[in-house]
Amino acid sequence: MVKDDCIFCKIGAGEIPVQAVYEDEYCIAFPDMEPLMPVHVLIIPKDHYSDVADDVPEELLGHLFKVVQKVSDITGIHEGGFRLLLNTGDDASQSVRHLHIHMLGGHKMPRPNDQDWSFEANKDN
Ligand code: DGP
Repeated sequence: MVKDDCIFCKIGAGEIPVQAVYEDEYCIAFPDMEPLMPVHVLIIPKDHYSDVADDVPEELLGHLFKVVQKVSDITGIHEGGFRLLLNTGDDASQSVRHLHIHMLGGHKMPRPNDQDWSFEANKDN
């Protein structure tokens, strides 16, 4: 099932071309257009789910995480390590409401608790 006004559904359907890092029947992985790290890939299912809490079938979730392994090999970040990020809903500032896994790697990252996005640091925002 795809959603008409969803940009990631259009990418999944091939209506908006991307430089696919990996693609199969169920999902596609492609570079984020606003990379935060030297390697910043998004993995999205081709079917529309608004986020990871949207009753996504177990088989699909499992598949997406197998694809994480493949993409880590393809992009060369397996050895150095990487971070996964799944922004989910308003409090996480999810901007595209189609389930996607951010894969971030290629450089040392601070631990999240070293950053200034803790609740305490941002409570006035
Ligand atoms: P999030 O905040 O977790 O919803 O992140 C959405 C990400 O998607 C954001 O880092 C920018 C990226 N993005 C949005 N639209 C496009 C697009 O059309 N192409 C690509 N490659 N990335 C996109």
